[in-house]
Amino acid sequence: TPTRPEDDIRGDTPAIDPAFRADVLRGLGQAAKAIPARWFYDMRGSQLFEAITQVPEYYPTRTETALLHTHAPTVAQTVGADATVVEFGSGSSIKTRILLKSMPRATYVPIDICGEFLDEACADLAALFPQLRIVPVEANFMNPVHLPVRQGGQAMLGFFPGSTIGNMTASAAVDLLRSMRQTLGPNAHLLIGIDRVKDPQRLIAAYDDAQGVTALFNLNLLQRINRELGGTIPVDEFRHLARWNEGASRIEMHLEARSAVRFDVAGQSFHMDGGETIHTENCHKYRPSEMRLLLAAGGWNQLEHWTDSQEDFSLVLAGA
Ligand code: AVJ
Repeated sequence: TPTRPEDDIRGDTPAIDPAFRADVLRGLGQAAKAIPARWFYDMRGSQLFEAITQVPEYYPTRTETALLHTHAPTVAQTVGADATVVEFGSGSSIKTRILLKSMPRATYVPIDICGEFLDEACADLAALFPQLRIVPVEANFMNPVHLPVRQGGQAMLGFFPGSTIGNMTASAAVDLLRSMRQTLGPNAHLLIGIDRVKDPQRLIAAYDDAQGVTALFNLNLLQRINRELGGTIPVDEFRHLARWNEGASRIEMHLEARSAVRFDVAGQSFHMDGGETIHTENCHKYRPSEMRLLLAAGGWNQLEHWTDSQEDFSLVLAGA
């Protein structure tokens, strides 16, 4: 096909994701501005999150990884080494490798909205575990998902690491736990990582690291809006904020306007006062008794609760 001049222009302009535009316009139009945290994860955002997991203050990843190393053999023994492992939001599947070391002949069903991530992660796992049967599913795991694997009596293990459940309000978390039960069917277990309530100073440090990686991660959302939605947000006029909301038992991330600002996004104009914020993420932290209740409300019975010596993070095995 002959090339036309407009092809070059299109090549530089990424196609607009209508769901991203809708969430951003709705979120910026509210009195209390807020944008859902899922939009952090473009290519650069995913790289920055990986970098966050390496900063000294961000304890969750390394603590959960150690817990998985210690307890994966027990999980495999409880659910059966040939179970079907269904991972909700698999991303790069790094933690999955630890679990699958104890279940190398399992069936692995990674569920992710991003097909690119899925293909890459599956290729890596296939090379590492030649006996693993891999059945990727491109879907939004927040809703019940139809699994293309036989469920009749087959042991199922849901895997939801990373304290991703903490991004949701308790009510959304309960909905998700219920839909996971539906996705997994009877004879199911769930292995879930949940971050714990601790000294607020340590929590704030984990979300406002000295190197400023989390600040870049948060601010990248504004750059993404400018790039993908034709925005004119003056990114330098914003600063990263992490605060502990005691009443809601959560870390909140915000982007605060240093001074009054005006900008456009997708053809609409917005104004913010100095000190006004865009709320970008909630990271709920739980106590053990609350975890048990949350799981019960979602239809899951806690079987095992493992934690590290500092009681920073919990790995919980539950049964349907
Ligand atoms: C990926 C949602 C588990 O809440 O700790 C890390 C995301 N945000 N630093 C978390 C995040 C800022 C992370 N989760």
